[in-house]
Amino acid sequence: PSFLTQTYSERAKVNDNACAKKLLELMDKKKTNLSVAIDVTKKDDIIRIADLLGPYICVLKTHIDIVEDFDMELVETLKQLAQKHEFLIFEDRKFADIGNTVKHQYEGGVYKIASWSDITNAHPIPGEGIIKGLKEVGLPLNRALLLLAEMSSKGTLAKGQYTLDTIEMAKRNTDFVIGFIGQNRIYDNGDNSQDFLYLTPGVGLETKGDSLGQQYRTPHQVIVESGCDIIIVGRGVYGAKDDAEIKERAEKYRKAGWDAYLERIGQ
Ligand code: 5FU
Repeated sequence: PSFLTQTYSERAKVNDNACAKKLLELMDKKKTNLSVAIDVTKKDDIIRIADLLGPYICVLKTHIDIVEDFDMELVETLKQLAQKHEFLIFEDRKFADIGNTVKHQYEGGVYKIASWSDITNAHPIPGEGIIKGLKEVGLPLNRALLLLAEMSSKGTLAKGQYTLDTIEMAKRNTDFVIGFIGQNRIYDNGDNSQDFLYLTPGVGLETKGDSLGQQYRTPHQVIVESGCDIIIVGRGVYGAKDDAEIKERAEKYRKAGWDAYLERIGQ
């Protein structure tokens, strides 16, 4: 049978990537397939929201290079919160250069992403060397990679053959690549030799998009109709008026995502 109709914990049992296994396990345990993108620019706000939302999320997504007062204390605190609330950290870095360059960008520089982020992602555009470079740094640390197979934004060039070739690239690197950022479950089709996770941004219940090309679909469209695994929500959650409303919104998206998952697996 396809992974599409299996529970997250059933899938955890047969996934031999430590990071993917941990993620699938904690999703069932916490009953959440919600990832929140905390795209705010002050350290204290990120920490406050991360602590607030910890119980509702399986993955905390960051854009570390938008933080104005970044220091290593921020990522140390996020690591502690990840332990306290049991979530994984995903730095949405979207690496896109040759292997040798991304290796340095991933391991070093100001942010030292590999030292604190469980998961990161890369565009397949440079070819497979990008995976090889990131893998040299990430594998010894038990990190995992997502490839950007599709994007949520209007006019994206990541489609058609590009997307199909991305899947093939992932299949050749299953020791490190655990899945995709994408809009549809492209690879599966009853072939369950490899269980890839699909994490999907561009999720919103209130609006259809923004003025800069973002396009939103509902959790039901993403999880049931498109067969993806994790919904990524940014402004739909953190863009509330106060902490109480941020929590309310997180619970609303968590429930919508989880109900959609239960519908999909027939429970
Ligand atoms: F790869 C992608 C993509 O295709 N679309 C996205 O929106 C990533 N994103 C990220 O998800 C984007 O950089 C934001 O961090 C987040 C979506 O935020 P929103 O506020 O829910 O639109």
